[in-house]
Amino acid sequence: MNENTATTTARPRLPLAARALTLAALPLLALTATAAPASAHGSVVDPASRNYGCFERWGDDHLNPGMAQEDPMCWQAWQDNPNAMWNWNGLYRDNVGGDHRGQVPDGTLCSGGNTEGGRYDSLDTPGAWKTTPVEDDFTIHLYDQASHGADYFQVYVTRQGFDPTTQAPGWDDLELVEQTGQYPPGNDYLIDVSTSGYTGHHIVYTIWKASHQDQVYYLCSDVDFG
Ligand SMILES: [Cu+2]
Repeated sequence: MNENTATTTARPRLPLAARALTLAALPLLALTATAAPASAHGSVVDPASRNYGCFERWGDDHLNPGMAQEDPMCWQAWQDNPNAMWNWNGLYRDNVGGDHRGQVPDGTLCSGGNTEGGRYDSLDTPGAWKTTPVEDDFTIHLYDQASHGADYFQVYVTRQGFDPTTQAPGWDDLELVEQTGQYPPGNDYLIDVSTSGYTGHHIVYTIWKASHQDQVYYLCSDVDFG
């Protein structure tokens, strides 16, 4: 993954003092990479979240018009707002107070309730998102650039019969398959999930309650149960 790209574009989220410092250091950008984790967050990298997948597949070729045919959901996402990909690690809400359903309305689950001024709204668009093949039992890898830790993860799978190519999920379309306890701060969190009875294209919905403050990530990953 290209951490430089992601952390560079996340710069506007830094506190003002840190932003000024970073801007002043622009000519030395290559040398400031070690300052990046303060502005970094994370996402599910496997099975890839929608925007992380689009970043990974097209980040170095995002103007290629062939994407419209090869990967149309990524194409519409890049057309809508490239910052949804450059900031693949920033799909979160602050001050949720544990009220996920209240803060994230049905139909907007994949954008975290239209968070960040709608930066991620393209991720709510139903369609033929590229899927990652998974078995009944699989492991989610969440990459945490900032070592926030986790109070918990909740993992849901869309119910059998729900069609991600034509519908944006609501809460009643989700089935809870894993609820974890705490994870100490680190960069790589692995969440083992056991399911049964799913076939075909589903959305895995991962909620990451970070530990450093009331900050919650809402992450849609498209999978294909074999
Ligand atoms: Cu963060």
